[in-house]
Amino acid sequence: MGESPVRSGKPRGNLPPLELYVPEPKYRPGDKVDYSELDIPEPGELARPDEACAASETWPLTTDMIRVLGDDDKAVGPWNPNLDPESLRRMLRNMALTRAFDDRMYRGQRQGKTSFYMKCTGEEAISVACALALAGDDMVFPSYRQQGILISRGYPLVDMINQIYSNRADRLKGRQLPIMYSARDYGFFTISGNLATQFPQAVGWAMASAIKGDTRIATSFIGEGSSAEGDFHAAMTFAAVYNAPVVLNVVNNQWAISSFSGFAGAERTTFAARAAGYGIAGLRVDGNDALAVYAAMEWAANRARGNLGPTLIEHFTYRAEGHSTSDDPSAYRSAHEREEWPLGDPIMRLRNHLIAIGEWSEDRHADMDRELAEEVKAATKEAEKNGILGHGLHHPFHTMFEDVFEELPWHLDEQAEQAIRERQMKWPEWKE
Ligand SMILES: Cc1ncc(C[n+]2csc(CCOP(=O)(O)OP(=O)(O)O)c2C)c(N)n1
Ligand SMILES: [Mg+2]
Repeated sequence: MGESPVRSGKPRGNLPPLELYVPEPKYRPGDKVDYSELDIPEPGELARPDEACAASETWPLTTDMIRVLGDDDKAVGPWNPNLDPESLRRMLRNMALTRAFDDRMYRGQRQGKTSFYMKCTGEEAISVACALALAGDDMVFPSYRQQGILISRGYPLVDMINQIYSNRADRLKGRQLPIMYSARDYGFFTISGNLATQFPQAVGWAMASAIKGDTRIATSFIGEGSSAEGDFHAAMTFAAVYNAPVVLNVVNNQWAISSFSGFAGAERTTFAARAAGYGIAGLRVDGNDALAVYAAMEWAANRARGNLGPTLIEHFTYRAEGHSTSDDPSAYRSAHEREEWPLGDPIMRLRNHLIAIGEWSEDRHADMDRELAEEVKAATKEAEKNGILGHGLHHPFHTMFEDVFEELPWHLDEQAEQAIRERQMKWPEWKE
């Protein structure tokens, strides 16, 4: 009798040793970038199934890509939402305003007015077009890169900046990381840094909406990196089982800080293709094509509203800048990626389309950009009157203990007293 291979721990000689595959991004700093292998279909080629179709009819779309705007700046095919010029200009303006806001806040962080900021450069079409395709009272469970939704819904820029500065007028009283807005009146759920929690929350909210006999649907946005969390799968199961009125969006911007999308599974299949595994509808869309994004969200929202089931949408895009002000992407990826990105810049593409149909001009665009920069500047000045981060304590110390319980429990009361006492001993010059 030979020795048991289990007990000896020796591999069996006739089999290859097992090994793992560790994904590696194609391009590192300095590398030449070649995206010719990316499968980018011609615009207008994909069929648009009926919103009431069987989920399986959408599955071929999950490994393809819905595109409307072509290289010739024309809008083509059955997914063209045929928006009137006024709506197209509103879309363009909201995208440009989002970018102007990002640019100014980024500079504000560099000037020390706040500790942290996150831009969505290159991804503006996703949040703005989705916001316009949704009803104003549909509930959104966003992540930190959907400021375009809040801006499109008309949330005051001054309130956004007050939050970023954690100042006296910050509605969240300095309790949240800058940019983690919360706007109940705008159907915009509190942004949380706990990634992917947004998905099950959106499904739960959608289920509650249905249980109450309401007509509002829910939607949520997470990054492709976040889709590797267990919460993604729990949300998909509940959405599928109960046919929840929800639209779940994965924003695939290729990167999760310094980890490329391969670590979330992108080398095996598309993110949209996961819809088939749960039996729900799925769409994969050119995320830099505002018209395609609008059309996909409109399709999925109508489907959800008609009790026809949930949809998973993958928005294929590129994070053009760093993850946040704390990040330096030149340390881990090639700068040529942005230049070579084959789907272009979402604002330029919509602008060029409007010009091509005779509804816009380069001059009007330049005027608009100047006007938006002024609008953001004025909002910044207004917010600065309420203080900037780090210039003193903007909210009375005791507020830290408030707003969770209707009546402060005795043990928190004691903690608050102790904290205030100790603080006065340490920093007698601080009054509140
Ligand atoms: C549960 C959880 N894990 C890890 C982190 C740390 N973290 C913050 S942002 C981020 C990257 C997320 O990437 P992705 O989901 O692709 O979104 P993107 O930043 O690209 O928009 C990580 C890992 C976190 N905030 N929460
Ligand atoms: Mg990402």
